[in-house]
Amino acid sequence: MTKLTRAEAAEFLARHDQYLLLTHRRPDGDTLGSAAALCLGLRSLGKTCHILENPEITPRFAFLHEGLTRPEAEPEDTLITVDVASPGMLPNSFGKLLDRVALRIDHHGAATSFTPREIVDPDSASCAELVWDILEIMGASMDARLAEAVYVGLSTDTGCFRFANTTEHTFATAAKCARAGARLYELNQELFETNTLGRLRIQGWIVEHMQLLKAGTLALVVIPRQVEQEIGVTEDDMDNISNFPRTVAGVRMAATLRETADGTAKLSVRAVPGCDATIIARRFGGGGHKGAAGANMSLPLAEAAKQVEAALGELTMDN
Ligand SMILES: [Mn+2]
Repeated sequence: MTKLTRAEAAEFLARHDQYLLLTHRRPDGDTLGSAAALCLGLRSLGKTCHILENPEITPRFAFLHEGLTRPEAEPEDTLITVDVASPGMLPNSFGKLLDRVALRIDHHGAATSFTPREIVDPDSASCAELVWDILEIMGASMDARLAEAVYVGLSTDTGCFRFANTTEHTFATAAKCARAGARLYELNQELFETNTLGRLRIQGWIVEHMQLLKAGTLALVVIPRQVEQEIGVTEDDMDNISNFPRTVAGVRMAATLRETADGTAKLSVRAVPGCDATIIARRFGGGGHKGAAGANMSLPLAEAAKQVEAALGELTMDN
């Protein structure tokens, strides 16, 4: 496997004429925005380029891929993945194409290489920033639509420039997007200032039902499946919901348990800087990062809740 620089990736892309771009399962703003931007950029250079239809794309981001997709790969296609860290991240239906992927463009630090060449920059907050840099080198025309696709990628992967991965380079790329005509205010409103009723209702339920422990430094939320069904939340509504109890002033670590379809429990832990969420997640066979960790617990919800509460009780919150 050959590791490419930005310039070498640009050179590789200049060499071929027909591309097909692959995005990851449960597609987020970064994989979808990166693919849209790369597709538009390569087309502006006279290439034939399509994005392989992702069966899991949600209505929220569908506008990014309008007019850019194709349902199947063609034999002449050169295949590229964007924001895909491992083969397991590809939708099942893409599996048969795995051996044909010629280039992986990504920013995940922990990854499984699976292509003959790759460009991976773990210092990029988003894959979209990397795509912008490569297209700039290639001399692609960076129009407003392309800039908006990149902005969607970099703003969603940084929680609108709030997460620890945000760098000077993220802001510099965002500035270029603004200069190219991206409607930053409209996108921010849509992506960060709009809630579904389902999400607000589950947040309301969490406020009413969370337990605060150790003088309010720890939060425990236990959500029965029946509650989710009665409120009628979607998986989109529940996306990163475990971060919500962590936002309560004084809370340094929050543990959220959701009951799964098979009657067991899924644990998600969120922690502020200086605290380590993996301490709790590892107790139950899981893992993750200091700020966000999780575990699947093969226990009924009530029993899982008891054990997590006990584990939280053993923490010393003096740091
Ligand atoms: Mn990403």
